[in-house]
Amino acid sequence: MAVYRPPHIPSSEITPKDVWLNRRSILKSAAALGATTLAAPLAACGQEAATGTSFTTDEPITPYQDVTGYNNFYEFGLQKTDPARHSGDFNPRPWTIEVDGLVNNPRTFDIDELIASQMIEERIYRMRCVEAWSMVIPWNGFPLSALLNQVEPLSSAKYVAFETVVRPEEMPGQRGFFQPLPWPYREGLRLDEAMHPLTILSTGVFGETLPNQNGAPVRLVVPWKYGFKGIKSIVKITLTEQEPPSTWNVSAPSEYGFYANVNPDVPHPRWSQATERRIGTGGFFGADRRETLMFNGYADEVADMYADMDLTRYF
Ligand SMILES: Nc1nc2c(c(=O)[nH]1)N[C@H]1C(S)=C(S)[C@@H](COP(=O)(O)O)O[C@H]1N2
Ligand SMILES: [Mo]
Repeated sequence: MAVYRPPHIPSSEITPKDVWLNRRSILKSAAALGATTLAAPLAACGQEAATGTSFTTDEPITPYQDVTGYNNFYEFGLQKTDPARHSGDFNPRPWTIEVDGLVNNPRTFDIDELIASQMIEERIYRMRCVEAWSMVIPWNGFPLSALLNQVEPLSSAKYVAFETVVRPEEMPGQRGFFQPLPWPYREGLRLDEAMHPLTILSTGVFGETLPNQNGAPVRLVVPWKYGFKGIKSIVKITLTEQEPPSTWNVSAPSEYGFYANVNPDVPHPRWSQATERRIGTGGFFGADRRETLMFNGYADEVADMYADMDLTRYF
């Protein structure tokens, strides 16, 4: 279900949320009538390495209000409702991403040109926060590999480092005496993880331009890892030889590893990771608690990358 986004027209004008929801119910009834399934257009995107079904799921999509109203984005405050309430002054246009380091062809990408040059796809992914809650989110975006291929990584490049913008004038969580984290927020992936077809740069949700609280204008999405790997509002990407620092790992290395693969068998030192609370499906009477799956349910696609590793040590 590739949604091509033409240049210079915000996606919000093409697929507003209500149209998106309507389109989904049409697709559902089409499927019920025995029409071609969603897997066909996904396979046509040429992503043979992952199955069509890992790019989507039949699980109920988390309500829009939760996806855009229950967020972690400490640059805008520590409470889950802070990012939606306090990101109104953040201006994600114009925006560039600088890509440098161990590459043949270092480049600065303008976000709108980048979006216009990519096939924007929809990926419905299960997302698992390290705090043991989860959502199912319909992302719009493109594979990170498409961007990395353009800069041509050198053979010495082994890791990819990411940085979030620092803008205290627009980000209230970066002002004031108490600073919960050192800025900029940083994250990193091993190069094979970064090139994996499941790894995307997201520029939208529900067919809309990415809301500020979700990491406008562009954020990382790695569905088999804990949510904190999904760095928001990216301004810089650097290819490196050494494992780069990642914010939570540096802040509390005994609690948050560099890999942060979802793993029900490796507890966080202060809580179990065996189960999760699915946001928005608890109904009137409370929480929907379910078992957490190895690699967040993406083991068939990603387990090979960690075959030789002790996941208790490299958590
Ligand atoms: N720059 C930045 N990126 C961030 C965070 C943050 O505080 N700052 N929080 C992370 C955490 S802990 C999670 S769970 C996800 C949440 O993404 P969502 O709000 O779009 O669901 O963003 C991640 N990316
Ligand atoms: Mo998280």
